[in-house]
Amino acid sequence: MNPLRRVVFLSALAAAVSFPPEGRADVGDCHSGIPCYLQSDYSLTPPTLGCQYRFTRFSGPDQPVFQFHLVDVFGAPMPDWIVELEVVAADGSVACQCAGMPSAVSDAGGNGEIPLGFVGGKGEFDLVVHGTKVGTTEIYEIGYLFGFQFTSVDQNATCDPVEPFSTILDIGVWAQGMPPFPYVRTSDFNCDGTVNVIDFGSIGSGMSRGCTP
Ligand SMILES: [Ca+2]
Ligand SMILES: [Ca+2]
Repeated sequence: MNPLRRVVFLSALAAAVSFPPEGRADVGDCHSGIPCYLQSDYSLTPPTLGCQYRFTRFSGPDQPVFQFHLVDVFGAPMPDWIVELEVVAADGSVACQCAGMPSAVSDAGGNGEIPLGFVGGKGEFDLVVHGTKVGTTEIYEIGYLFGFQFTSVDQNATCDPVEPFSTILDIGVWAQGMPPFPYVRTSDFNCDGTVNVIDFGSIGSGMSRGCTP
């Protein structure tokens, strides 16, 4: 699935993701004073290689940045909104974030960007965009992006604050994509269509570093 695909609001899919304890989930509608999903722009910078995002370490090869432009129902820019990103694992995938949801505040033009940081796990993740007006407490879901293929050195998505990203358990998961087993994309860190010692070198980089640098 194209990671840059602009996704229209689908209520059925929205029902599958978690909702915050407060605020409203009716992002399909546009209300005065709240960023309008249908008119705002959201995107994630593409992966370095074509097959997937790769999170090997904090300074790893892919450091995707979420970019946004918030406007209201009339198309007017919406400054001073705290935008937070929630990573949600798609079906059959696992995902974790080290330190909660990364965030940024929209500028005078309604623009901003958020480095995604490290995402642990493998498979496919979706992004849920949360918004809160500065000085208020109500949280709104103001957008979604779906279908980002990825892998990481933390194959089992523990995001443990005290252990390295890659333990023997992670390497065991990774090795299930090695011959003679059938090819598994999430074990192929350099996206060359095979899983071998070069990919092992990538996951090995996670043995010396974890969520706490
Ligand atoms: Ca792990
Ligand atoms: Ca490879």
